[in-house]
Amino acid sequence: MLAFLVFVMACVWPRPSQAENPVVQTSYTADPAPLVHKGVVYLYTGHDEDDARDFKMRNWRLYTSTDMSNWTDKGVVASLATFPWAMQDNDAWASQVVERNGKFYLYASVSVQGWPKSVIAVAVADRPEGPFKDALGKPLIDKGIGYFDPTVFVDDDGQAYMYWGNPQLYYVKLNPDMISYSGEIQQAEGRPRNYQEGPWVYKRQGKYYMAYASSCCPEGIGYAMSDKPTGPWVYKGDIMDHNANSTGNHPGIVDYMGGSYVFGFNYRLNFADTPIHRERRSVTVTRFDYNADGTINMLPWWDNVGVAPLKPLSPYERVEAETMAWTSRLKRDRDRPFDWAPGIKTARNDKVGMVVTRITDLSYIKVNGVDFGSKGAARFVANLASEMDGGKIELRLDSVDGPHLGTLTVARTGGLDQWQQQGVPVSGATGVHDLYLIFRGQGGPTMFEFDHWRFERK
Ligand code: FUB
Repeated sequence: MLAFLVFVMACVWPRPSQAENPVVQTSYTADPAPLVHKGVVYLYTGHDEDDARDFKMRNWRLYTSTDMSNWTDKGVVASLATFPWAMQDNDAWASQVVERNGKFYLYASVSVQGWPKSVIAVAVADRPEGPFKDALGKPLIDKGIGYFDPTVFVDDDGQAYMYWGNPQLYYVKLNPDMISYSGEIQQAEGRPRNYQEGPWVYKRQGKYYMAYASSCCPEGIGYAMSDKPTGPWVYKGDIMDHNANSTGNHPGIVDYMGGSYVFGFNYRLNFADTPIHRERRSVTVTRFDYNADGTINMLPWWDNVGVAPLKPLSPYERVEAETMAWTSRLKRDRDRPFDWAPGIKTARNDKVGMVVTRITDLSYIKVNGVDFGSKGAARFVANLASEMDGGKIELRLDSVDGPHLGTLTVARTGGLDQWQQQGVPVSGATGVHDLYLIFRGQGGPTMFEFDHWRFERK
């Protein structure tokens, strides 16, 4: 009897949401560097290539969010080609972008010929989305052993500092131009005993914090505090313990909409794809709190849940197709999804900017916390490009087999560079729900390309 009840409950009970950590599923991402600017979280990441075995990194990507749950892919914002004097085949390692006086400075780890090979470059842009242009035509910090993983912090008095290094911790005072420095490169006083790499410096309530990837391998996340930006740094504990599921764990921390968030990375997507450890990492995020004395308790290892939307998303305004909380592929029609399976990708289109591509049967996009309002939606409209007829976008609420709103059957538009708005009537969409856009049909490598969507009100 009990078994029968459990079976019935499992059939009728709403299924829990599909997981949303890591933050990005369309590329492998690493070395998170979040920046909050004018109400938007700009998440700059390193990029592990899909065919990477060891580190294979050639560019830096950007994702943005206004709810910490749905992320919009803004594409590549800088690459090794931004620094033509650097090695061009690999080593686009950790970076950070900071804003000063309306300009955005990207500090990036790259390498040059010879030994030691690590240097730190700087590029500048007028907008957080770039394009970032090489500021100097040469390294900002010339080569040194372990000279990578820059973090830049601007103090309240306007003095900027850059810290970096593995396993030593160095810093310099940056000049107000943010592309040169004064004085000698210094070794930080009080380098925490388990410091490895990936420093992240910020100030909170008059205290200076340095989070960092703690001794390898696997790395955890440690942190130290100081009364001054130049140290001495006092080790305060671990924000996250070492975990055998990972090798690295490079942190980035921001406050957003009243909460504090730490980003790092795991290998969940890699291990969903292959049992072999490849350097194909995925940026993760979790919320945390400070204790009254400013210390931080140790968090559990990255969960698969991530962050619930901090505010609802309006479906009645244009939503980029590359905005999503999760994407994966169904195993078979009506089956539960894989933990994760490679599916759609994002790419830049000459006419419309970033789009979703490689759309094949049973891949899907999930958008969290969509507020259809009390009257609800009457119609779904998408901007699409297609060489063929018959690809479908099936719209469902809350799970891959949740309430069905309608299905848009895509008509050919005349080519993958010919964009057209196509729509379908929908019903049953009221209130706040997670929205699933499930792609069905035959044809590849992409059935169609998908630029943006919106609903029309009743
Ligand atoms: O991603 C390449 C390197 O691995 C970074 O620069 C380090 O912090 C580690 O995450």
